[in-house]
Amino acid sequence: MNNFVKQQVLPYFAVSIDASVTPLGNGHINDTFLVRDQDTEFVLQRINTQVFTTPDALIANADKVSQHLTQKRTQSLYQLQVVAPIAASTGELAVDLGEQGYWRAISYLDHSHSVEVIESEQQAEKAAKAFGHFANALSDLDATQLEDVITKFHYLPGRIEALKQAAAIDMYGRLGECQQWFDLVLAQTELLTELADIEAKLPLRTCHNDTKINNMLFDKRDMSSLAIIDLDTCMKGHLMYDFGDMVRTFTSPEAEDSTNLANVEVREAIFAAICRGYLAELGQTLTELERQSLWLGAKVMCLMIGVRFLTDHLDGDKYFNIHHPGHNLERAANQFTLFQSLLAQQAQLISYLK
Ligand code: GN1
Ligand code: MG
Repeated sequence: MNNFVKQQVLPYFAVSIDASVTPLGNGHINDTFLVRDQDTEFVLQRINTQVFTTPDALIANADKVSQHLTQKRTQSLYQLQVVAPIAASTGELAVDLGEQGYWRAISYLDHSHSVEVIESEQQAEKAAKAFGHFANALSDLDATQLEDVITKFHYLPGRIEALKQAAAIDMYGRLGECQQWFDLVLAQTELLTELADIEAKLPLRTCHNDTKINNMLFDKRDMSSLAIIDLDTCMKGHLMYDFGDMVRTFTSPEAEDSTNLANVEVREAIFAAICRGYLAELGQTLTELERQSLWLGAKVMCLMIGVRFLTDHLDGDKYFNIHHPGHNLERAANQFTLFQSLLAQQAQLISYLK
């Protein structure tokens, strides 16, 4: 891959083939590299066009969002750095090489550092504040200006339907080993009713839609908040899902794919810190109903990513990149365990949202 990138892709970004190209980050979908030579340093990505079937729309959305944030920054209304697209020598924000991939470049932020597991309440509060600040700065960007790059992205009934279909086909004979998790999903009818009652009444906002902890960059010099990255799924949605994905990825002491299930749980103090940080930034912007929906968002996101990993396991690992056989099942088991911990602590946790 590296030689291909150096010889065929870098020339479009006016970089010599002597530049270093190294894998960057832990994304499950796109291939991401850091390109570096004496004069320049930037992030290069090959967009997965099986997942993002309209990559031009993704590029246009990310560009709109970063322009909006940049404008806010010039008015001193946005304090974080903004990751900006970098145009290719063609003048376009992406290079479509057909079979050889769809490529784009974005700025790399000096001193940036990402974490996979939150280490302290203080860190959780800071990161939640940053995501809240991001959402607030986008609250006046009309969400209908952004295209849906993935339709029904956070639509739980659709995700469960897809799981049922994968289980009915059971193409690779894997259902037996995951029956316990499949049954857990089928038992969540109350959650679906709760969701159906509230979702249509919630305002549509410009959301990030992938607020996992490693999409927030810290400044490694002092661990202050630096930037929110990965604008690929910025599109209209509900803020409860952005809140929910923070709960999903901040609260566990274990990484998303850890098999140490005995240690997977929602840390109450971290949950409280997320609520403090997020509400400090967004409290005034949220409607009463949105505020009430946050707990539901947490439940839905933990369950839904488990459903998506399990579906992909049954489907033969076609969607998420995996590092070894069974990886998607491990991820699913982890996320369902977290979901169970969330439910078990409902009474205490909800009190932090009041
Ligand atoms: C994928 O590739 P990454 O890490 O940005 C996925 C998210 C999931 C996440 C699970 C487009 O995000 O929805 O929550 O994995 N992105 C897409 O870690 O499906
Ligand atoms: Mg993403």
